[in-house]
Amino acid sequence: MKRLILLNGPNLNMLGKREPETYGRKTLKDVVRLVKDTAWEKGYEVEDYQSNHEGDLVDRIQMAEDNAAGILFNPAAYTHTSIALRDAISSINIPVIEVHISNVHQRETFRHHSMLAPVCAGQIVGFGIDGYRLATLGMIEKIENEGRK
Ligand code: DHK
Repeated sequence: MKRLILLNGPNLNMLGKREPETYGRKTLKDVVRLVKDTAWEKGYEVEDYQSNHEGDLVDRIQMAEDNAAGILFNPAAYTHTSIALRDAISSINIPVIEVHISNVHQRETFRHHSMLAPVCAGQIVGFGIDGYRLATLGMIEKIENEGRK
């Protein structure tokens, strides 16, 4: 079975409790369930990982290349700062889709810029946790279409 990696960055372990007016009331467990169910219906399994530490996320991106077809990634605050994560994404040859729960473009200006978007295959922003489902479907379409080329 083909595999996707679901990566979540800092503070996303707090989903459900954290600023619910911005991030909603669903938990990280709900996100993982949503992605796993969506992927499973299309014949993919999902390995999930959350970390508050930049280097751990770099390690997981590097590891993914050998055992997954793509990465669904909410880098959270590291989106706006991390050259290390950008370089890690550039160094692998599987697609990465950047996901944000909130519409970062309607928020503070420091959230408008992504260090990572230029090296990602795509970005989904502002659909709440449903963005993870949309990213899963988009990723699978992409993998399947590229396989057919
Ligand atoms: C999550 C975070 O933790 C923020 O640092 C980002 C993102 C936005 C989200 O909307 O999922 O700026």
